[in-house]
Amino acid sequence: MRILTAGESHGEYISAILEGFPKGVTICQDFINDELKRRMSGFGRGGRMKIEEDKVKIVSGMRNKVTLGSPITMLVKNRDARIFSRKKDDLEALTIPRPAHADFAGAIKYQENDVRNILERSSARETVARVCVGAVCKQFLLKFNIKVASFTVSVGRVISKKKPKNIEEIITKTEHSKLNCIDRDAEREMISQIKKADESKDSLGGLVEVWIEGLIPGVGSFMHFDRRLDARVAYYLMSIPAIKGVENGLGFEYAKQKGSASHDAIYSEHGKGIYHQTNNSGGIEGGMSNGEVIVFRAAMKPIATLRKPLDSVDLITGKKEKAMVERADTVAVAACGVIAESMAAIAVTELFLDKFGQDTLKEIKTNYQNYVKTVKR
Ligand code: EPS
Repeated sequence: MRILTAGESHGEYISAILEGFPKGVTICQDFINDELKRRMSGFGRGGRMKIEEDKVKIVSGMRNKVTLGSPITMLVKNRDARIFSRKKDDLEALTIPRPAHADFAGAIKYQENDVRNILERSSARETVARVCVGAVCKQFLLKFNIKVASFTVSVGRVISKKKPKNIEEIITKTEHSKLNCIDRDAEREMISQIKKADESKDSLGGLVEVWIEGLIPGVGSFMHFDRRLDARVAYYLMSIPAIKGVENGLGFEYAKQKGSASHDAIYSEHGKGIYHQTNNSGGIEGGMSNGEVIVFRAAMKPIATLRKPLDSVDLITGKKEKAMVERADTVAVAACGVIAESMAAIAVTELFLDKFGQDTLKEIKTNYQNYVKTVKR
């Protein structure tokens, strides 16, 4: 698949083109809209989310709600569109970069004094497009009973203590959570910490965990580095703005363990087949799915924009100044979970198509069923 996203934070539209997606997949637009709504939610989001009402318009690649195999174009209108719409927009020039944002490096790269020309595209608003593509991929994966979900592991120093037993538990418990959390006690404490951060004009980050359940063994490859499933998912997760770390399974903790105490021993049971007793590998061995749940964690740094700004430098005068202040979220970890699900779904779909074919859902299903039959034998 090839994916192109386009659009500025305050431009007319955020858009995505998804090319290489198979023909014959029924796509529910409401599902995409529900995902967009999930992306907008979460305690601690900023004023922009009160303005927007993200809804997708699919303008190519489909006939009667079924994909044609041609590029799928999806548009989401920005209600807070302020550039392009008039002869001269009313957004004043911004010349003092915010530490931790794309402002400084972007301004140097494009030889630009007005940081607005950088931040319009570097804004996390672009993730709207990724969620649209992810929602299409999720619907494809569901045809093979592959489910994707996420939950918030931590916000700041508050850690959720609960470990989900299966993906259904994640889906039901996060459904009514204000922070995509499965641990109510932790969630209360997270909310209180977010309120404190907001009062002190600060921001927070956190950890999200993504699960992919139902993936058959053998998706991905050990043959070449860029077809490894762990590498592809990690790459896509790392590409989400503000992500500074990614782990698969036991991740960094794995490095501290002895092999004998941490590798996932293999067993066989009548009716259950061959399975791993534990899942420290996070469902991936040798760059391929091993039949267990795929588990990834992503670490999000605190939101870059601070209402009590850090030191910076005016790009025009060269003088020391406080960084500029823009409207922003206090925390966006819950939204990050939804975006992480989308990116993981895209990565898995790509390697799934590599294995089972790309043209039509019917053909892919036949190939899949043949493989399942062989594997079961
Ligand atoms: C976001 C939209 C943005 C920011 C936020 C995420 O809208 P605005 O800049 O108009 O408030 O709220 O992006 C950032 C914090 C950032 O630094 O990029 C969204 O739709 O998710």
